[in-house]
Amino acid sequence: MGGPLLMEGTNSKANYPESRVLIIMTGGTICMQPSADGLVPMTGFLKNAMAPRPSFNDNSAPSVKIHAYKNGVKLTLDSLRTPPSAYSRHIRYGILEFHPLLDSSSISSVGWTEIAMTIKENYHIFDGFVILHGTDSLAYTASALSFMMSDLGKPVVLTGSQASIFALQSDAVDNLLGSLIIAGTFVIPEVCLFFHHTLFRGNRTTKVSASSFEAFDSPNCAPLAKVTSLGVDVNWGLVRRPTSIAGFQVTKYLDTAHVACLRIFPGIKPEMVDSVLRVPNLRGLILETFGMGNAPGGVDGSLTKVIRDAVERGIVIVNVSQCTNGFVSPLYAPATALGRAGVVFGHDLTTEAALTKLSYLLALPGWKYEDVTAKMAQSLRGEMTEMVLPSFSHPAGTLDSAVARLTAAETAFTALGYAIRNGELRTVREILEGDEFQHQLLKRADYAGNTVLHLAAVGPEPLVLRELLTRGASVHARNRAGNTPLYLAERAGNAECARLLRDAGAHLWLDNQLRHEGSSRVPSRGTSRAASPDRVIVAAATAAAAAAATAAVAAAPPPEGAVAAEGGSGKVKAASVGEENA
Ligand code: ASN
Repeated sequence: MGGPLLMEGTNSKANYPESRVLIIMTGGTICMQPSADGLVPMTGFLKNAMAPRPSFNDNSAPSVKIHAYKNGVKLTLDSLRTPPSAYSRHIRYGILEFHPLLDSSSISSVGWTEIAMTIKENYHIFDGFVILHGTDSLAYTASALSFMMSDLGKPVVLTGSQASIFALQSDAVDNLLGSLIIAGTFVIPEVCLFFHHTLFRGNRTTKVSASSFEAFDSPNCAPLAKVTSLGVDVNWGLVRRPTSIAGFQVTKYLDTAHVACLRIFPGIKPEMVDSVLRVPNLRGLILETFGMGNAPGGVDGSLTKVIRDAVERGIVIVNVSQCTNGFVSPLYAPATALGRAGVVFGHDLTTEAALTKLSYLLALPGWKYEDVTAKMAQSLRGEMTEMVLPSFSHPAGTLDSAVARLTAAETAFTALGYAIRNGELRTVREILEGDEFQHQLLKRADYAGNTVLHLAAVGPEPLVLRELLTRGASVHARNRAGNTPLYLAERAGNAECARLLRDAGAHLWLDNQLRHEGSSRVPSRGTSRAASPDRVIVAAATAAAAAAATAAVAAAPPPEGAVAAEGGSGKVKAASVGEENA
């Protein structure tokens, strides 16, 4: 089980790095056992379900304790770690169990707030988060969390199972192991749902089977990743990243109390719709319509009138399709009539996403009807497909001749490294804009695991750093030595870059912090700035640039800590580890 994700024939003497993942257990079939009242969730998941299984426990150091926070209280948790994964790292994890554990049919916005706040409290201590949850309302929870969390920089992976982990034949181990490894290995900064070897964007999912192991689908959005026999195949072009200079934030409450959902059916009476729309203090309604957004017009259009009256009373009504695939639009006369009555077209939103998005928007303080309807029709977290009108414009500015010759991604990465080192903002922009795989350049790393953000953190031009941040470069990527761009910026005394990185949600990890504070030799701003970029740029260089880069490194002092010792030898290897949390 979990075959392709764990390393085969582990060398027990090898020393692999560890990622840290917090598992938040809310309940669901995954932890259930039979009782006189039917299946009920059981506590003690780490000890009873994970510790006995070799794929979750390499038995290396059973006594390691880790810290986590809950409601402001610092807790000490037992931890376990996986054997090394196919990505050459262990995942160390602990579990926070909620009380009581729930069948997910009982989850509400109270539970969503508890999950979101727990992630916020522990955000700085873990590389990623796995939420164990029942499958019945999993797509609602995934959607709700995606709206509650803004500028998320780390993976949040929700999963569960169709059969209990204690059953002989179950999907639980595969779902949990895949989630743990993805959350601890890849910087996929989205709220995701992992099920049956597939990673979905959470707010695009819907439960499509009550019993099959293939329980979820994301009918209007391709998966973010697939686990195959070769490992995890991430669709990086689809992965969203924060692009504003802002730290991770949680909106604590959703207004689920004043939102309803109504499915249109043949013969539905306008009075039925009217009575729902007259529920005291109702503020929003999700209307599940036929096909591309149609509802019965009626001879006298009375349904349309009921809806128009409700819109005039300030109720936000959103049209979504009963079909799992496709979108609503004012193509047919009935849908056009709804649009004219003031109904918002939810395009290809799932009902789960529409309901939680509306609850989120209605809870934002000071928001008016027009603000909510405008935002309902736009994508906030990738929950709907935005219609992009094709446009063409000639590129502006002059393109450096060296840049113009770029073909391979490695060459582009090298050129980008030089532009960052020289603080050439315009060239950085040209390279990124001219590259159809911009997202790959932003994630790519050199042989020492440094991404372009690591390079910019020790570079001379904070504007270059800002540019990379606003294009979605991750502040949480770690190089092979385990260091983040912020650590490098602080070590280099690059105060402005460090401030910018913190504003964008970066934080020092405890291990970094100790080394940083304990360091007797924090380099002065001047010397570091001269030294670090040269050292880093070598790591970015490809074989083609080896000679020049080696000369640069020879002129620079040997690297410290983060930028691996290999960098100082002048040896150059091609960039390779881009996608991993290296
Ligand atoms: N009733 C369960 C729940 O949602 C179903 C499951 O987890 N497979 O909690």
